Amino acid sequence: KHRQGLTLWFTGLSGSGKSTIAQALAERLAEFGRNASLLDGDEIRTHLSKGLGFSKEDRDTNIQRVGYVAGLVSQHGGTVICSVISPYRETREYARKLSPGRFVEIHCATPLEVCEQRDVKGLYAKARAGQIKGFTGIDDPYEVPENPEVRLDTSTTSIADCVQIIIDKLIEMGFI
Ligand code: GGZ
Repeated sequence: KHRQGLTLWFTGLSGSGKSTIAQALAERLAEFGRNASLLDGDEIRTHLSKGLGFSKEDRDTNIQRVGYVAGLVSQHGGTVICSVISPYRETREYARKLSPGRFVEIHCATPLEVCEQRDVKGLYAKARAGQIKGFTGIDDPYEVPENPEVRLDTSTTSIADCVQIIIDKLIEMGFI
């Protein structure tokens, strides 16, 4: 039986838990025989999107590229997990159209205060100090998804529970 491909799209603020959940989810999916390719913002920006900055135009170009690759990978049965802030609703919808019928949007809705408190890389502090301009959530927009397939908050839900919520949703939708 031909297996349906799948694009799992994580969106949310820096420090909201996207990459952590994506990694744990990839390990879990492997147990279902679904080996996933990870497209993580950080890594994408050193390869596929090298040289791009954080203007709206550059972010859109970045997201269009990630959406395009995800569409290709999932087109013939592959599983791809994208982990990018993707702050603009319209650009996320563009990415969704590139994986028609096989796009699952997961909003990491961890509150800004919590992301900022974590400040794993110290970027929020720099943004507050004005050393980084146009930082998402501080002085750059994040458009909250209106109808994501899954919404998670890592300040109230453990990583293991977040992964289980996604797995349950994928079973419900018939992807696994
Ligand atoms: C947001 C920034 C910025 C600005 C550098 N705004 O927590 P991180 O560090 O590892 O993840 C963030 C990453 C965002 O890249 P994305 O490709 O996911 O962004 S987008 O979808 O908007 O294209 C953060 C770091 O890059 N970073 N400057 N100004 N995040």
